[in-house]
Amino acid sequence: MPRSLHFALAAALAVIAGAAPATAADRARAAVACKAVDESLTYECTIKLTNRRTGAPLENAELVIGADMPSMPMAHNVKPVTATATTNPGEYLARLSLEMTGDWALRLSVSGPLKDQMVEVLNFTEKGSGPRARRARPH
Ligand SMILES: [Cu+2]
Repeated sequence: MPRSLHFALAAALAVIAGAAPATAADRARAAVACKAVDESLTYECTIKLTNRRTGAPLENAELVIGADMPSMPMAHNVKPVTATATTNPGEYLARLSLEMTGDWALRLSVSGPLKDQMVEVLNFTEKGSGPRARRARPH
């Protein structure tokens, strides 16, 4: 059997098998949205993890989130938090306590079905997270 056909067959079988299992080479994709809770600068964050290759929700993952300000290296010391899975497949919750508003780089460390590390830069206001502010904006 030609190699390419063999590969196509393997891929087809993976699809037939339903949830294509994550392989060691797979990467994760994260969508993060945070809402401020009553305490100032505390945020409830919802993180949706998917397998970047298959698009399937990433279930049973261990997710640890650290936070730092790109504009202020070494200035902050936010303790990484472990997210908890919700009942929605691939969805996780984490409560972050930041030290000021502005752009924060969230470092998402994923392990379990696959191992990956992603950095998401988001702008945090008193209300929640949004797209990062302009890169050159003074802090
Ligand atoms: Cu800062």
